[in-house]
Amino acid sequence: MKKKISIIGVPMDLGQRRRGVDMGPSAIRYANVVERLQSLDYEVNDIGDIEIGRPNRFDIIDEENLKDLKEVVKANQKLASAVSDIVAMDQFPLVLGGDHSIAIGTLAGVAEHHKNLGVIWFDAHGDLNTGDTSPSGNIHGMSLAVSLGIGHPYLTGINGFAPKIKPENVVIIGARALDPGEKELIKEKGIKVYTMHEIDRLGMTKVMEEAIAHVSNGTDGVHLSLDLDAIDPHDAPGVGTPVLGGTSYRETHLAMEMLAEAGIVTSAEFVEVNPILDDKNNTATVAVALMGSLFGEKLL
Ligand code: 5AB
Ligand code: MN
Ligand code: MN
Ligand code: MN
Repeated sequence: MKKKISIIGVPMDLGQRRRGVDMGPSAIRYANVVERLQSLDYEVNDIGDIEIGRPNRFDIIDEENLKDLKEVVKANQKLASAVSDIVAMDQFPLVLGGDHSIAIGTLAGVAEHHKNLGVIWFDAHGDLNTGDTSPSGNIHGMSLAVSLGIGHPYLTGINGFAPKIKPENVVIIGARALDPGEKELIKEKGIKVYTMHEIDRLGMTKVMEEAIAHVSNGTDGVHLSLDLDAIDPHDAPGVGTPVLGGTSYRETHLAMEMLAEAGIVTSAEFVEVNPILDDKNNTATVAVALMGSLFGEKLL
């Protein structure tokens, strides 16, 4: 029997500086995510949004180069509990963002139940900064590092344990804008990265075959964290930090189709959709189409 899917929206925009990404969950619902998954014979339960605090802009404390740290921690703790409850009920958590700082809470909740979780991180970026290496102080650029137990203890300690995931269980796909500190961490931890160079060179089919083998090896579940900025801005323009030269619409679908065939994904999040920066809700529409492929939609 197919698992029931529980959708949680996280209207988070405090992990970065461009307003509007808090409307991501609404944009994705407007693009008919529930109907799309129901048409694939899933039982879908939309449990609504996690509440996000609205700090007084004059109170921002970022002396440690961690902007809106306290509100980001609070929201992610709430998200971790909600996600953990869904997994405990043996349902599939599908998290809608919101900026990518929410991966901290999603992974904290999932990792409570999966002690050896594989992670596929689609992104133009590494999200492997800390307060010490970040050029921006934006926590959405730190969420993968935090989940590996690297960063401020308020963040790494969410849900009461750290680390949530192990570097050998992670694969990053689509990277093309890595900061110096991130490159160092990738080497130090031996994290597997398929940059756009490898995707161009090997093709998405080979990349996904290898990535699937890598994250399924000895793991007890696989989380998909898909930052829409992995995709080329031509196909997904509504993101806060677009970078030229990403994966195409079809390549990204192929990746989702291969994940569906492999049947390994146990939780997922689609993040960084910013409809304010978008053209006719294109990016949310792309996100929902990708979810369709991830959950088994076929072309024929
Ligand atoms: B995203 C940058 N590396 O840390 C930083 O969109 C960008 O979640 C981070 O991948 C982008 O500020 C974070 C320059
Ligand atoms: Mn990104
Ligand atoms: Mn990201
Ligand atoms: Mn971004």
